[in-house]
Amino acid sequence: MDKVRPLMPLRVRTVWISDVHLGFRGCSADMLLDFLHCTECETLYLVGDIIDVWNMKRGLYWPQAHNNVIRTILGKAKHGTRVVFVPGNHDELFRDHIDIRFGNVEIVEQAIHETRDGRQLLVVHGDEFDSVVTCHPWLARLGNHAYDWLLASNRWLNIARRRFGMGYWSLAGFLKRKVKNAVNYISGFEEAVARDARRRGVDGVVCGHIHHAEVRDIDGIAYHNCGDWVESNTALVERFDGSIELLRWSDKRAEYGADVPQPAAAFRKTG
Ligand SMILES: [Mn+2]
Repeated sequence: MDKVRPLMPLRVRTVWISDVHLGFRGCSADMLLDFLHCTECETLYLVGDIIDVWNMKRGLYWPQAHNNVIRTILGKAKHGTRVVFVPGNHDELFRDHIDIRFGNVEIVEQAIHETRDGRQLLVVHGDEFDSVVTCHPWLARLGNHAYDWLLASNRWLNIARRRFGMGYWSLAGFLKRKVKNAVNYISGFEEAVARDARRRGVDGVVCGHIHHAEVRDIDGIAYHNCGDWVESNTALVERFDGSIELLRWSDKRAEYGADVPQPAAAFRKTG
């Protein structure tokens, strides 16, 4: 796809993207490049699973477009955009470099974003909630201690697995593949995230991980999920009034981009 020259760039205060999966055949790198070229923002949050390090271990797949995504993001970081990277489970090796700067990119375990209208949003990838999702119905009865314990044990389990050179193992991911009723899984995840946000006293949360884009209120907590750049090609944006909106780029690109052809469906998604 040719580089897009935006007719009128999308100017927003903040952009959040997650689950890009660079290095994986299914990544819509061209669509994402198109989005990045058309967008100007003050802060860009990379909400985890940007580089699919697991998949790269199975065999290197790194086309030019994937390189261009990295270059475009680093270019933005160099030219005044604040870029904050919250690693996910697929790029967890960056979790060994928390609180350092990498080519103007801040790497943090989690972030608190304050919206223009003064709301505090917790920004996390979300894989830490894998362990609590599956136990959800009876977990509520067990109370906060059991919940904390499960969150912590999932973190330690995966640190231990990493030490022994084993990949991240997600209980929820495993069950999601097994369980037909994915709707229960998604709502369980969303409620677990909202519950944690409430416990921490923030107004809302921005996460990724489950590849299910969403903006909704969960009992007074503003829940936002970035979606992904594998199937849905979605981003969250904060307008200058502090309102947050979910953009499905395939629907929006014509408004901001030149009329370049849509990539073929087969190119966008592979197994
Ligand atoms: Mn993830």
